[in-house]
Amino acid sequence: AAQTDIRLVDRDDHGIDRAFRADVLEGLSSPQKAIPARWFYDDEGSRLFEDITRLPEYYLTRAETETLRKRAGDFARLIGPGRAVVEFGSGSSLKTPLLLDAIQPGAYVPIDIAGDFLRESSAALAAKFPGLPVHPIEADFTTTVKLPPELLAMSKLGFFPGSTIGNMVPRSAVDLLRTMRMTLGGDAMLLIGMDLIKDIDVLTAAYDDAAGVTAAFNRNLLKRINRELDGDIPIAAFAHRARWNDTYARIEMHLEARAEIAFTVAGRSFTMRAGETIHTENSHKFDLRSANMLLLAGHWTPVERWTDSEDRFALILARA
Ligand code: AVI
Repeated sequence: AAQTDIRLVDRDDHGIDRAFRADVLEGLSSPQKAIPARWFYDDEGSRLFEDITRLPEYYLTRAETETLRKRAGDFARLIGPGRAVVEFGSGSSLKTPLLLDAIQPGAYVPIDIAGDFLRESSAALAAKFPGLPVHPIEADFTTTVKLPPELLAMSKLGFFPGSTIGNMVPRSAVDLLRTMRMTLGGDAMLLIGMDLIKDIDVLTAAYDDAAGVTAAFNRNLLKRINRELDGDIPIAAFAHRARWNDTYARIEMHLEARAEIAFTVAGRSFTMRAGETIHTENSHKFDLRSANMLLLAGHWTPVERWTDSEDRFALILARA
């Protein structure tokens, strides 16, 4: 299968990702320190996230996979064959083959910011589907991505599983949905996963597992900052926190300083009080109406929706 490899990450002369440095320095300078969750996913972060998806507490992946398996017939009927499947955040998981098996696509285009991970998972997928053109693109999918010209004539199906849309605040989620619509073109469809509001203890456990994998995932962000932005953050001085914010219907992850600390990043000095946090992630949860409203605000019209047998997680098909 053809492999096009386009690199679009903007690095300076020292190989530093300019956007990463800007987000970290700005985020650490805010009254409530905060770093956008998308920076979790360096190669190590992507691997840790794969481990999270196998945790007993993290029901999301199993619930979504169950629906993808069960509804193959519905996808074939409503989506049809020959579309180019454009996956936002590339899947090394089981999910992508389940979708590709169901609909017989014309091409597969995984877009991901973690280059090595993207190349590995694309190669594995190309081996599984001989004859399917695979075009991995290393890029930040929150900006409009130019698709390979040979796919111009094909209708697109955007695939955005995992409730990754929930990692954005609503106004960014709407921007992203509109950006996806621009990337995918006028007659596109979108198959998107959204995690549903449920018992708070079940939600909290999914983000604070007994084995500490989510804690390692959260702290890996600090390791990445130290390595890529010449930082000296004392990682062991931070505790992992996951809490439900009922006003915004979201789980928040924070890194909480256990004591007063000082550190430098990219030549800049920062201090934190004991108990002060860096807010590292939001994971919004939806009900079926709020899910539809978000899609409509992002210029997508819901066509059909499915949930797993325990109604924990929704997959929604929409059209442009
Ligand atoms: C990728 N994203 C949908 C995950 C989530 O559930 O919000 C990321 C994650 N963070 C902690 N655990 C998983």
